[in-house]
Amino acid sequence: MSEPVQTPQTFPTRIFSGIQPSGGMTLGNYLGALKRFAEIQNKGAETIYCVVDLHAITVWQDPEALRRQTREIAAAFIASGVDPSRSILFNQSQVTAHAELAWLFNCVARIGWMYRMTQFKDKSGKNAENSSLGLLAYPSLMAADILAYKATHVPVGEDQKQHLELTRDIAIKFNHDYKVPFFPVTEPLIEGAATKVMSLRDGSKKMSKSDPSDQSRINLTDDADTIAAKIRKAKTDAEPLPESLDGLKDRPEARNLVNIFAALSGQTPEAVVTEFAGAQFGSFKPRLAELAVEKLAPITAEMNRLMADPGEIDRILGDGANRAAAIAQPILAEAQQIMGLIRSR
Ligand code: AQP
Repeated sequence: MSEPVQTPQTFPTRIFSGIQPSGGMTLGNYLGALKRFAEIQNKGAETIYCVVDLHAITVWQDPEALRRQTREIAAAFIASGVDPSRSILFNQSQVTAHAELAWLFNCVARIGWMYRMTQFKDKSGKNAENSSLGLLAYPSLMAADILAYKATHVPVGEDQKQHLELTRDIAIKFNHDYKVPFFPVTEPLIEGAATKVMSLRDGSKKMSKSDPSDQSRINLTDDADTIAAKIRKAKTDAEPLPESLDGLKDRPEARNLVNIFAALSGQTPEAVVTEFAGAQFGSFKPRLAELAVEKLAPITAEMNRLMADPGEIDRILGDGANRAAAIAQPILAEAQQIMGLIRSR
């Protein structure tokens, strides 16, 4: 890997992040990403958010389901507080600069870097040779998503940290190979009580929209009864909640529920443990279910309202794509010229 370069961080602050339409949205996606996307927008930062449909097709997607999920995720962004007039919101495939810059990065990045990615190892399983080439090159496209806007900061959950490091490596190598401080070395923003929400069935696995078990996750489309039932059945242990967070060190399922409570209520996990010290899960879980329903029900209702008008969602995505392309195309053109590709029109 190349030496860290002398890329001065003189780039104006710009936020980019994306979510794959590879299934319905989970509480993990909401707490680790969506909720924070809206908070960052509300602080006045320049924010660009994307439904990354080209990433979703690295594993086979039913075309009709993909269209529905893309609109559903756009609706989830808006229902969570992302305002398409203040943030740019679009789907990735409508801005061709992402795929074009990804090709340039495929020629900068090294194959070995891709094989080291834990997400590739997890998703390709025992039969890596049979997975799509796109799945292996996924981080290169992710780097293009971010660097097509020269984004300086990317809010993500803990699980995306390794991919973000690879984006930094690609920017550094490009700048080094072409001797120009062209791309910023992007910083991840991994903050809050719920940077890694775990499965409700197994505290060692993250909550994921593609987990085969629906009981492992709370979906943003779940109704109140379903949310309450899933929390009631969530795996825990027989001990009461401890006096301090230290007491949750070897209790991943219990720690997960405390983190979820903290993130939903806007408290620290320490404050939650102090409030519930000595309580049994039999009394903590109903309180958590009540809180989850209170916070998620308005989002679900707004998503349903938006989903009733798919034409309007498509219009918002198209408008966002035009605004995104206006930023990305000149950056792509400059990267092509730096690499020696002729642009004569
Ligand atoms: N469990 C989680 N806790 C906190 N943050 C999470 N994120 C995902 N799961 C959790 C964050 O959500 C954003 C969007 O993720 P993604 O859709 O691009 O892909 P992912 O990280 O691979 O999410 P999933 O739900 O696990 O999707 P599948 O099952 O398709 O792989 C990211 O910021 C991510 O960190």
